[in-house]
Amino acid sequence: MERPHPPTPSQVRRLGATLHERARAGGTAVVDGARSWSYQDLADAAAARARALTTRGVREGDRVASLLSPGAEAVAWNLACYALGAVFVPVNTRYQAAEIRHIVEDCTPRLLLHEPASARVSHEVRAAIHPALQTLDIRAAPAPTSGAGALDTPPALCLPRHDSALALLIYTSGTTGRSKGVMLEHGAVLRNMRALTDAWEFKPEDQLVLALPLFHVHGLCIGVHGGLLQGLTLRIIPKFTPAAVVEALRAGGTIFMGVPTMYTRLLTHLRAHPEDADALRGARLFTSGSAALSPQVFGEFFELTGHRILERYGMSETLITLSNPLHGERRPGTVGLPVPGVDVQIRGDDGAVIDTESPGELEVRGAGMMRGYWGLPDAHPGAWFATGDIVARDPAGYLSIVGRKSVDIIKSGGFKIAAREIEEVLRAHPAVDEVGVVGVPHAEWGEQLVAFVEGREEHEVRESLAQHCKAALAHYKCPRHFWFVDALPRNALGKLQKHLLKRAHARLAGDAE
Ligand code: MLC
Ligand code: AMP
Repeated sequence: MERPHPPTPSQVRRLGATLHERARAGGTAVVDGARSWSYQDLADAAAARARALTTRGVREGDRVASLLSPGAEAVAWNLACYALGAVFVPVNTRYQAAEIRHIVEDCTPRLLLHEPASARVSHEVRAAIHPALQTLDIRAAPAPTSGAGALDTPPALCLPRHDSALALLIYTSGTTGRSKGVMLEHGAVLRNMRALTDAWEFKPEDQLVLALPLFHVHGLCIGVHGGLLQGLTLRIIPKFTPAAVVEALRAGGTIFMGVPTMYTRLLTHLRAHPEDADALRGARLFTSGSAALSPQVFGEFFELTGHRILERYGMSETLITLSNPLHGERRPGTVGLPVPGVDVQIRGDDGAVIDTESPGELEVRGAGMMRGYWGLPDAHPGAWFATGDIVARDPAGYLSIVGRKSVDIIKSGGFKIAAREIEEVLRAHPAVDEVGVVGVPHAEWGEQLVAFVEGREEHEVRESLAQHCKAALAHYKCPRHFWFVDALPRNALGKLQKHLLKRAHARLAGDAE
């Protein structure tokens, strides 16, 4: 892959002007339903919302949490925070009140933004921790006005005065259970997104079809920040469906970015509606990330659309570190080569760095690295960040993700899930003493959650456990099967043998068919 130099800090500061330069040049920033927002509209809307935040006491360094669904409004409020130097905390809109409450208590935002769809959960969170929390229904916010007005910093994609200021807190699951806030600085986001979207040749003529959530780095950092940085048009789809993607591509979309589950669903759609393949053929780029894309999906997508999906790899903590090339060979089953500005190394079990093709843990350093986790000063990343992902390198230097160090981290539909969080919720149920949650392979979701519970199988208990999970957890975190066993497998030290649970599931699911 061609390796242009990543921008320097002074270049990064200049990138902050992009929004205004684009506004002067004209052009559409966001297409959201029937409405198109020009770059000027977006800059004005962000300025108006920044003033609204100021009147509610938001100042530089304050956190502003957002429960907004994907759309131009969510983007405008994000940029409004940046204009004030406030830290934007996008919260997973699928979360239940208890999950949101943890985030709010952890990062103590000055304000929680919500809309009608998230009003109920927002009020539940507020009721639980009142009076500390101020909530704002964005319907009560001012409509866009013309002219940026008298803000210290006009809305931009970074804080021109300080690229080591915090831009975002992205909450992500860890092995310990509860989610942790990844602190991302403006400079890190901009350098990494600039390098990545330069490598993918995003340009103002492009229209990016964005059906991803905007509370994770995939949709927010690559999609919104990378897209606006390059001056292209975002076509935002609030809820992914294959038909909506086809329609957006037909309407002019040139790029689609998805998680593998979206590609399996697109394939199912294309098998039923082969006439829609034309809309996909006309695009210029399809990318995949956040979970492993199977070579079968890569192959079938190529057969039906003529496109080789460009797979890349990243993490909330490091942003995007590996990518297949735009020009050159895209190898199915691999995540490609280091993104410009990123260095990688592989460490073997014996602690030594590996040069051969043997697998080991991926370590990365460079442009997109987080500052650390919010409120956890001891968890500062070292010179090299250990990803927890096991990789292998082929002779051409392409890396493949071949496993994960911890069985307690699960990826389903591209969402990260901590097994311990689900186990804690299940243990709170009166019928549960001992429980083990594992991820098992699944064609559509990548991995699917399965729980093993010690005790006698009873239909009512199974139902009650499912309801208990649904009330406390986002639906994608709810186990899809509950198996009841006399005793969970443990080693001599009493440690749960999760690999045996995975095997037991394969056997039990096979027997059940
Ligand atoms: C939902 N369902 C699941 C499930 N999620 N079943 C099994 N496993 C899961 N994970 C069920 C629901 O309960 C429901 O069932 C049915 O599927 C439809 O649910 P849905 O919620 O309507 O699904 P949908 O909204 O279509 O969600 C699918 C999706 C979503 C692919 C759009 O998972 C998604 O947005 N994923 C993207 C995640 C993402 O952005 N990750 C980036 C992390 S950043 P029923 O029975 O109730 O009908 C990162 C770094 C990097 O990883 O490198 O990018
Ligand atoms: P998150 O914490 O949600 O940012 O998830 C990061 C994790 O997603 C990584 O540690 C990987 O395990 C996984 N991941 C991201 N991209 C890929 C990919 N292309 N292939 C396999 N796993 C991936």
